[in-house]
Amino acid sequence: MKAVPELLSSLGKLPKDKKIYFASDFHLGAPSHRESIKREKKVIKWLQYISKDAAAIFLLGDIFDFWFEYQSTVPKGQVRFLGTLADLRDQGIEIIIFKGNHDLWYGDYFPTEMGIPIIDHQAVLNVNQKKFFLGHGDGLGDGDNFYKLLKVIFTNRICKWLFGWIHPNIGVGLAKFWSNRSRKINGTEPTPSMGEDEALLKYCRGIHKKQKHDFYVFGHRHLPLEMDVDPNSKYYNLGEWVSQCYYLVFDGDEAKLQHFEP
Ligand SMILES: [Mn+2]
Repeated sequence: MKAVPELLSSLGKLPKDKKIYFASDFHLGAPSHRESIKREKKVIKWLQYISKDAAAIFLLGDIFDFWFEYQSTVPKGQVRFLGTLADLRDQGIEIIIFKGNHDLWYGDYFPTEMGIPIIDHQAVLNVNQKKFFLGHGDGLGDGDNFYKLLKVIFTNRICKWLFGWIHPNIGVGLAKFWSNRSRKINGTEPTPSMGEDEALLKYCRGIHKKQKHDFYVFGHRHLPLEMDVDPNSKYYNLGEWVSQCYYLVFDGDEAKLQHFEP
């Protein structure tokens, strides 16, 4: 497992009064342009609000409902969001994006254009003697075998390369159709908490047996959760921003799940 401290070399110790923020599952672009742009503006208000004391912002996947970088172009839309990320990054705030199951296909646009690294695996963050275990959360733990197989295909280099040769009008159209279809089949409401049987909680406990972390933070579940991995360690799920707008803030000592209301 690769650690990410090299991304945050300046953050081994969080400066006093600075914070680290985590959010996921904005699903920008879905379900329609109109609804997405409302959400995009809300996300931007949040980014501007936290920029006053953010040392780093971790976006843990499904930031876009679909993202694919062609060799010479990127998808239309979300221009305010991209501009805000670039602006915050230029102000010196570290921004780190994790791939989600909806936005698996980043290329070098974010690192080159904005200095934002893209992480495609679970990663550990060490800050102020606290250990975070971070990821999007898709395909982890037991079950979900069909998705695990799909992910192998979707992340295959040749498949990605071939998809890049499909005209964007068709390629992006297909991807949006696929995403809307899965939303229709699975619904937009997350399934209620399964308590101790939450798959990601079990996954965290498995990791925790081998190596201890203070905080486990994931998205994907679309349900804000705070659960004990053991009495000294927590699993947080960041929920989503289509209807809930939750985020996690770490003040150098404690982590707190908070609701954003502009
Ligand atoms: Mn999602």
